Amino acid sequence: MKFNTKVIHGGQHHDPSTGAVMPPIYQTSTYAQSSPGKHKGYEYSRTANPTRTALESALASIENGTYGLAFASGLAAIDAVIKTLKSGDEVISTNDLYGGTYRIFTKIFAQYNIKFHFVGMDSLANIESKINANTKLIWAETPTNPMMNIIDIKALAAIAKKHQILFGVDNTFASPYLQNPLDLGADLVMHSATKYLSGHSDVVMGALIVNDKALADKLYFIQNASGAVCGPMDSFLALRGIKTLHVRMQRHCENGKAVAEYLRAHPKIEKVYWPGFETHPNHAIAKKQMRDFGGMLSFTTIGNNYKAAISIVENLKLFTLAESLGGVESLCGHPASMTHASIPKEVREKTGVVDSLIRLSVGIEDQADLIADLEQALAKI
Ligand code: P1T
Repeated sequence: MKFNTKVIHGGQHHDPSTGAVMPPIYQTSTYAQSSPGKHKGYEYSRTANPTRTALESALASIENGTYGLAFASGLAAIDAVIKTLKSGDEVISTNDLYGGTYRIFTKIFAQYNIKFHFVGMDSLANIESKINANTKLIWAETPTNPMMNIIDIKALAAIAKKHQILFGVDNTFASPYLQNPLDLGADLVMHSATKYLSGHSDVVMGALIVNDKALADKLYFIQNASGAVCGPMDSFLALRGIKTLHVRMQRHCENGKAVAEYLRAHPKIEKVYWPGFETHPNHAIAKKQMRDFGGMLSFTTIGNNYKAAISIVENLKLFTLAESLGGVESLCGHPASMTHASIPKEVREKTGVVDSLIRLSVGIEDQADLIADLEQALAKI
């Protein structure tokens, strides 16, 4: 089955009791048993719920994986991954990543004696230099949030395999429309399903997809034992979102390219970070492992002026100033004070998250309207 068919039919079947084409929202916490332990496959909705099961099958299908798990948020999914580790274990992570991921690593799990090394993953030597007998996980985000760096998934998978280290990829920015990390050798794919998968800024959700049964069983155990599951209504909404992922992503990519090119040619713009440019330092890897370049980009204005950045985000009208990304509507953000505020200034500035950086999630509105909006906001600085 091709991807565009998988998003609609992958892992899905009509409701056996009514023939309903979409799985019903099984708004129930519990299920009748005829005798203790005798039931129709469901006991309690933290453990499993039929609407969530339908979504989890869809997630596995679109990432070319065997097992899918849905969580209450992207961070809840990451939380479950780190809970497979134990005190004394070490993790090598991308140094440029979502601020909330950095926060859960450094403020929650570091307390339990799990050690995190943050490295620039464009250099494989950087990664190998941190590997020791305690290294149990390599964690990569690609494209990275918000600097749009691209990490070579295949090359990292080879290192992870050589040292028998679990390798997880946060695929939120690309979505499975653009890349499938499991096919490139990763052991685990994670999504903030809040973003492109759900696609309409009306759900907070996380996802994990794996192939290995032993790893899946560990994660199912944690999902049930820690309990950060998503409800049936959100499962339904995410499933509905996934059905249009391919058409939305196609337009996100077209609009992202148009906006990136417009900004690059603008005299008041200093730098545009978008992996589709041939001048992007990791363009060759992006071309190799992604099918297109997506709708996310970041930029700075001439002179790296903080006041100018704030003026732009205040004056944009179609681009709403808001946290999050990946919805049909365009959003803009100021990473230093919003999504990445939990990363100390001196740490974030090393990766380029300066006070003048603006991040755009380019939506699927008309391209000309989006560019006109940027034009009027840039005219005011
Ligand atoms: O927000 P939540 O669903 O818990 O997902 C966390 C998360 C994980 N990974 C990446 C790459 C993310 O971008 C996020 C959430 N990011 C934002 C809210 C944001 O505006 O960047």
